[in-house]
Amino acid sequence: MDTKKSSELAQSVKIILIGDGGTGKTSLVNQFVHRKFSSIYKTTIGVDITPYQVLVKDTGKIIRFVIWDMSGQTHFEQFRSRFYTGSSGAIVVYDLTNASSYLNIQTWIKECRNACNKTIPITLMGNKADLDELIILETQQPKTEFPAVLTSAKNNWNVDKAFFSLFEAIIGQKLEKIEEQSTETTHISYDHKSGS
Ligand SMILES: Nc1nc2c(ncn2[C@@H]2O[C@H](COP(=O)(O)OP(=O)(O)OP(=O)(O)O)[C@@H](O)[C@H]2O)c(=O)[nH]1
Ligand SMILES: [Mg+2]
Repeated sequence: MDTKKSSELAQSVKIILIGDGGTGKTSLVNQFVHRKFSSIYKTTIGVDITPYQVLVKDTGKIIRFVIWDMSGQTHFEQFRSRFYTGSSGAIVVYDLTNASSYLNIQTWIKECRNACNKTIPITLMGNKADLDELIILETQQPKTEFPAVLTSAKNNWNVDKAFFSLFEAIIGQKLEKIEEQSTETTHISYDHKSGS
């Protein structure tokens, strides 16, 4: 198949990644898209946008998901609503070793539903599952109607499963990976002082 030509015609679907700062949003995207992990924490300033193409099983049709990895930092809150525009699905990440990130899930869901629409598909990721001895949320399932997948961005555990479960919920069909693809991240910053 001529992937390049097909991708020019590919349907484009925006998804957003939200959740408290430090829960591992950027690490999950890096593991999912680039198969890379770094233990150095570099907070996201603004939003990082990364495309990821998949095939619709048995059809050869390509769908281009565009992952918007938002900053979870509270000082970004007032600028965030504009970045939700046009999203077809959302991932809310919490940290299994951090109770407040878990308690804030509902706030993130509310913000997302207000900025997008009430019926937007949402998947929860309980991340850092590799930190056995530090996990305090292991047995707690989030009290929401949304599916939750426990993940480790560090060990690449359940990362594909979590992203694909949201993708398939949006598209309503089984999807397959495309191994070779170009995935260049674009960064949108914001001016902290002027608020633009
Ligand atoms: N052990 C472990 N550490 C992780 C995991 N995921 C992320 N981290 C670490 O957690 C820290 C924060 O990760 P980020 O991916 O930058 O978090 P973020 O949610 O993007 O944070 P903001 O951009 O500030 O909103 C980094 O030091 C990562 O190495 C994981 O699955 N296991
Ligand atoms: Mg980040």
